Amino acid sequence: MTEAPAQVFAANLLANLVSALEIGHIYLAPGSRSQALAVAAEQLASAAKVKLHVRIDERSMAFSALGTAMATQTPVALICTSGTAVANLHPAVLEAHHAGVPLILLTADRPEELRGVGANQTTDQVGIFGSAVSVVFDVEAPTDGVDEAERARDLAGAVMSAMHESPGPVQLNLAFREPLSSSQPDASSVVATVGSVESAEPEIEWAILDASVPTVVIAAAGAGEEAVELAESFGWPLFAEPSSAARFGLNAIVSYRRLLQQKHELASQIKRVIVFGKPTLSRQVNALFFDESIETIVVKSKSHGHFDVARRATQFVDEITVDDEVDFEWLAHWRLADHENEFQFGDNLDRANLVREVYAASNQNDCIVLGASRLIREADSVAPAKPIAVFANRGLAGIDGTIATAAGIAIANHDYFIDHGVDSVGVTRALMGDITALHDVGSLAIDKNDGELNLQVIVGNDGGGTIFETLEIANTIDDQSFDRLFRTRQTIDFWHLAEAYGWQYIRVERLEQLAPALQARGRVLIEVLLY
Ligand SMILES: Cc1ncc(C[n+]2csc(CCOP(=O)(O)OP(=O)(O)O)c2C)c(N)n1
Ligand SMILES: [Mg+2]
Repeated sequence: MTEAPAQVFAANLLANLVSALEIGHIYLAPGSRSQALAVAAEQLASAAKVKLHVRIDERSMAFSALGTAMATQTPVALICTSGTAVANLHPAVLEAHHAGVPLILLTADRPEELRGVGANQTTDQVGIFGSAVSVVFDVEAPTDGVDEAERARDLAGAVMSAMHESPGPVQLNLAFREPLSSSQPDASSVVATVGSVESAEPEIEWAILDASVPTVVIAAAGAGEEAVELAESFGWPLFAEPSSAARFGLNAIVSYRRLLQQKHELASQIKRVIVFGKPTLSRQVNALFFDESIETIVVKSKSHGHFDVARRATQFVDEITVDDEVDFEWLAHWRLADHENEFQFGDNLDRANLVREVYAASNQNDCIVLGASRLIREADSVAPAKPIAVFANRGLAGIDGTIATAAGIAIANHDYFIDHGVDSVGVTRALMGDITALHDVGSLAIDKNDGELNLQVIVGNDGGGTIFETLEIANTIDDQSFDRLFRTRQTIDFWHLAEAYGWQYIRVERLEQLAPALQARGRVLIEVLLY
């Protein structure tokens, strides 16, 4: 059996990438030009060296890959064919770029001789993602007479170095010429030789701060536990967004939005904010950065880029310490105010109770995914401080790809428990608005080979994009135009959608139906009527 150069190259590339970057998951959408990569990926999956997930829609595939990479915190590889297939990766690539999520895009292409001459399914794929990828490798087609195994190993090594240097996605634009594949060599028998990258000790910039200045710590998307540690070490109140991975512990002030909005006297005493991650959810927090009487210090984000919306930050640092005794009185006042301003939940099926029940149902083994728009803001106002995994696409805060992202997270969660021999696989609860769900409805198509996922798509159905009611224009145009241009009121039947895609469907019309619905297992679409 002859070995096609394309297959030698694909087998060596994937085997080395998987081994060197500890890739656990490969996503694939079918196509002809990318067939050598598909064959190699399946060989690795059959040998249990990687998990392979197949999707028909590249946009959906890319958001699921994003979700899996976020949840596993390791790079995920994606394979697609040439042409518009590549462009369909773009939304997830942008989000991955702005949120520092490692994706390896393997985009198949025509060889040089077929570019620019009108050949089918051929466009300019190099540069298509602009600055959203840190590097593009434009790789010539494998040919006879060249050591393709060596060329693939060199490329895998270069990819590893590039990913080491900057977070986020990289693109390998891989030309292939006929024959496009062969059954040999088998990627699972390739001995991977690409070693690890030596990392230089990073230089750490410190800030040494005056301990007596009334300070609050703001933890937003991309923050992490360091924000909690800092707040707890120096007695500072912690304002943590839901997807900050820092909304827990005794310093978390969950009513911070209300306290800022009411202009509580403590709020007027703030003289310094320390920011972790990328805050995007509230006007009240944003206003602190523009307040001339408040100093902003930014802890450099490893994932979410350079944050300084008001261009007033005085320092960008890695670590913070203080020069004196810490005064815990400041924190005590905030905790008291937090207690006194606890949110009063009603007895209706409203957004606040929806958020409350989703958090109450979710524990250590579970994940919560929050779509953009009103429900994540509601969570920011009322969700408890609880150490559970909460995800949201806040890199660019798009409403797109939310179901797919949640599916990718559920896949990572499922595999984690299976691999660790834990019986009870957690549930991924994805809470989103109706328009957000409809935007990504095609992502309800999940390959059965991905296993018995516990994934709840919880749709807070309020008949359109009601966040736009808060815009000035909602008061200046007539209701009919507002509904058509902004709210996009819809009457699509979620029961039929669930049926069509083979999901369970639960309709929640009263508050007491919600908690039992959230205990359902498997793939469940829960429609919660909010109007
Ligand atoms: C891809 C994308 N397109 C458009 C928007 C603008 N946008 C923000 S919220 C929203 C409507 C969301 O409606 P829904 O999911 O029902 O949530 P609700 O506002 O009702 O809570 C839109 C269109 C966006 N953020 N991302
Ligand atoms: Mg809505």
